[in-house]
Amino acid sequence: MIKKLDKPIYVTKPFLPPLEEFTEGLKEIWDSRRLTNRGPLLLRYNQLLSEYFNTHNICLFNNGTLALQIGLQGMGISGEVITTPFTFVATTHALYWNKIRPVFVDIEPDYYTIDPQAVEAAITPWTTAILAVHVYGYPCQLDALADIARHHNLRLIYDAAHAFGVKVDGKSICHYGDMSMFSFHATKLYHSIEGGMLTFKEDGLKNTFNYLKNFGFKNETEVVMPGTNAKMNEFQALMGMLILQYIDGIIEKLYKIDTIYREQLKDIPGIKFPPLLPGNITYNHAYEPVEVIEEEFGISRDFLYEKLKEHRIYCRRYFYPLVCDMACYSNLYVNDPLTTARFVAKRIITLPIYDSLTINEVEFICDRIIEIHKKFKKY
Ligand code: T4K
Repeated sequence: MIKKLDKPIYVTKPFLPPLEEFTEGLKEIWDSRRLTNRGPLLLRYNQLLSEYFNTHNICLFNNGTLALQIGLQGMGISGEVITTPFTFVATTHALYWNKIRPVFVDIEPDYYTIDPQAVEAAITPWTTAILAVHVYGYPCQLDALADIARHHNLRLIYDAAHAFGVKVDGKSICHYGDMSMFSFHATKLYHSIEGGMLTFKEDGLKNTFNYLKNFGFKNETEVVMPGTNAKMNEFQALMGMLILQYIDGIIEKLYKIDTIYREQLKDIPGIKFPPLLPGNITYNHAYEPVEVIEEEFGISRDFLYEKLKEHRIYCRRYFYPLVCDMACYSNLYVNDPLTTARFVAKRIITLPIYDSLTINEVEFICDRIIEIHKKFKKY
């Protein structure tokens, strides 16, 4: 049993492969002197991911934000896009950089994904697409959103930044919707230091995305569109390739950690976990969100968050504040009252979860939560 932490616990800690595996791979880069621009490691990595996701329609990027930005640009999305405010700010930034107006609508209370009814209510003649987020890796209401998109002739795009490894009916979540973006940032359960990936339905988009991420070059001399530089380099590809071998083991460990959290905190009033997912969904346990219901727990989410810091436990309040309340978007008119999103943003806290978090550490975190509750509860 841990009495006091000798080092802080953060919300996440990146997985790293054994150093020898990385240095072995570095030798190849040193030999080839190919550091970026479609090098041999990137091509191999592309192939491995293609097999992992069971699709040829993938494109790798230097980060998830640029992947999404380029994805929207390449698909020619414009006008208004219906999206969620309960996400990381990059989801909305990708729209902004394409001069698209984000239309924020509410989320559903169990898994915090966009509410299909709210989406339908927000459609106008200017709506061109839905940009939904599999937040924390929880799948959106895939069928309902697909029906709405089909019925109203809208493109359906998923920000799947959190959803690496998630499957529905045995099929990767990337096979739903017209396009999905995955983030391979260091804070994600699967990463390539920084990195991102698009998967998409339409074969023709592959060239467009490849051109856009490489200044618009089609070949040595032809520039067919005003692209940017969003290429993944060889060091990222190497890291991503190595970690791919460990991903099943990582998810297995995260599952165990989630089970311990749920077990240890199950009798604490006002600590609400999302319901367990139905059996047809393979979840990745990327995050450990819990709602702190002040009326039952006796203290607020923010008080708990600050008190945990005093014990060197650094949780995060993903995703508070809502994106629509951030200074750069707060002047946008939002029609939807966002009742659930506002409720959740005020109460959510994401507890530490990563593969090297020990059972003792999880128990230490739970003990501190219980102790703070007992010591400071107001009622
Ligand atoms: N869409 C969604 C829904 C997203 O969540 C994100 C990214 C994106 C799009 C965009 O994808 P990328 O362009 O990032 O590929 C982090 C990440 O920077 C961001 O990637 C992620 N979402 C977001 C949810 O979380 P911060 O500001 O919370 O990161 P930071 O640096 O405070 O890290 C959190 C904790 O992790 C630290 O307290 C310590 C630990 N940490 C972090 C890093 C970077 C480490 O131990 N080692 C590390 O190298 O945004």
